[in-house]
Amino acid sequence: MESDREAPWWKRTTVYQIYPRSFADSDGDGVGDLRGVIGKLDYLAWLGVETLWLSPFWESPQADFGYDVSDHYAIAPEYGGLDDFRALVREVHARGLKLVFDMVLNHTSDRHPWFLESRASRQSARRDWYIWRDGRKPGGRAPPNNWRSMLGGSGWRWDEASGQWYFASFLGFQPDLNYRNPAVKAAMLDVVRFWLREGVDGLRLDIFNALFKDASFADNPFSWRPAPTEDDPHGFFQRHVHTIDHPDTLAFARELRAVVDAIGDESATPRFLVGEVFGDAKTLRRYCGEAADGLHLVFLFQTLRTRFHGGAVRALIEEIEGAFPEPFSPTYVFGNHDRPRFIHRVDASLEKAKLLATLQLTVRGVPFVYYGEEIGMENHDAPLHEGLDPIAARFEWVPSWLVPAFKARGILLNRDECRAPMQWDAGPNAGFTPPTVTPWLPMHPRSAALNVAAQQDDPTSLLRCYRCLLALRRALPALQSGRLEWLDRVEHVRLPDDVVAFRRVLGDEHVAVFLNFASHTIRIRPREGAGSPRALTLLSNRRGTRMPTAETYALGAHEGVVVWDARPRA
Ligand code: ISL
Repeated sequence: MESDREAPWWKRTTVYQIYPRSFADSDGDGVGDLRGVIGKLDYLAWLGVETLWLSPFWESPQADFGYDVSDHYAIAPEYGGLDDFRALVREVHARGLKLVFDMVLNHTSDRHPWFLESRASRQSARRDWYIWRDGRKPGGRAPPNNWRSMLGGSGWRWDEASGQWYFASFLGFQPDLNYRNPAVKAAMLDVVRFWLREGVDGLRLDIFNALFKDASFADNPFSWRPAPTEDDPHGFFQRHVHTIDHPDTLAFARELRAVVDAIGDESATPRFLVGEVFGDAKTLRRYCGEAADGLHLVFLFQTLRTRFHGGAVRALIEEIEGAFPEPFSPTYVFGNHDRPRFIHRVDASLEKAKLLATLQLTVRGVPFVYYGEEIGMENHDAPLHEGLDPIAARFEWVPSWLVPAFKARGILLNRDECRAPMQWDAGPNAGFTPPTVTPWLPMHPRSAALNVAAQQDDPTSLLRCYRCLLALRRALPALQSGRLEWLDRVEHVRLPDDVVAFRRVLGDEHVAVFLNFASHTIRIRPREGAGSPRALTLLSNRRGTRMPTAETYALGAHEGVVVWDARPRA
């Protein structure tokens, strides 16, 4: 099917994730806030990203830094108030950008008034808002069944006062809501409607795959898998068939879609949903609905682990293209607030990072860029016992010599490491917070070298490379919604495995992309890729926008080029 020139905005957009606590501090308390984000909107518009996703900033004890909501209608005071939120929406929209929120549907904080009431007694009117069960005999002191949390260990927590267990898919202070209770579903859909009507353009759905648990409460079956991975969430020696990817969760994806579409119709602005779900590409696709009537997008985390190798990258794109053909749209994610920063997968090489950025911003799908990726921000290594992240405390028993092995597998046991404050300039505290203030997490020691101000002035920087690519993508509809064709199939262009070569096609517009993953030069015939003798090389991640005129082009080590041709083809 020909890709649509009028594809909805959310399929064509580029997303930039902001972790509000770490982005910019406007009031000098060491914690980033909404006014801080507003102050950086001109930077984001300059950079050229189109949609901003903010991690949670609702009222919360901050035990999981906002992923433990205690009031869905109030903003945590350290981030600002409702007026600041409304100003943010206004200012974002005034720049032609869009705003996406995190929506934590699965659980609340254990200090949410709903849970306090639910926990108060077995007779409480809200008892059934969470998942409570009697334990097994003797004395009910054994958990009701073998269901594990996503972090390993039993997901059940004992409540001494009422003598029952409640279920928590993540940490114990994040009790799961009971979606089998219609009142819960209605209350959470009201939250969704409220914020969308406030002008939010889309929602990122936290651990959406865990929403419904099986009503039978039967044990999960045994499995030999020790630990979950991005493309297979089963592990801790069981298949989580009764706790994740439940058919009722898939049905709920469609119900939620209808709610969100209805709000889009009310205001003539379509909104979108992107789900945090785990599994192989085919499993994830099911969340989008067979008739594309479920979640608009899902994160594809396999991109987090792919090796820096042409063959591996091609295999990844082929898998994704196979599972998400039009009208579905894949996503390309290299990092987020839970994962090791992606620069370490390319040996902290800014040149290799430019090549991956070229891939991410030219391949078919919605790119998600985590704040600081555009300047090559690095993990800020810290021992587990220093972590503010609750995961760090949970894994404190892991010996320090084992931690790098987890990291290499894409697992951060102390997620503070990827949440260091944004590096704006070379000054003390890197412009994140005033020099005399102690930031909530220590600044990265390399902030003086690696920061926005330095890279803004340097035309060869990673930041300027992102900016060029984003500008090109905004200018060329083929890069936003064109179909993807492999050059060796359509043009019989023969290239070594190290070169990933495809083109994006929309109507008469052809944009060819050549990405050299090798650390040596490879000759290509760029015009062949674009199909026209008048093709122009628009951009190289190494040489900026210089256009080669020769028939062949020496594609340098880790160089990517984008070649454009708008001539109708014979
Ligand atoms: O953090 C992880 C591993 O250490 C991830 O596997 C994480 O469990 C998974 O991505 C779910 O994360 C989401 O829900 C959590 C929250 O802490 C994360 O920040 C959020 O992205 C609970 O709400």
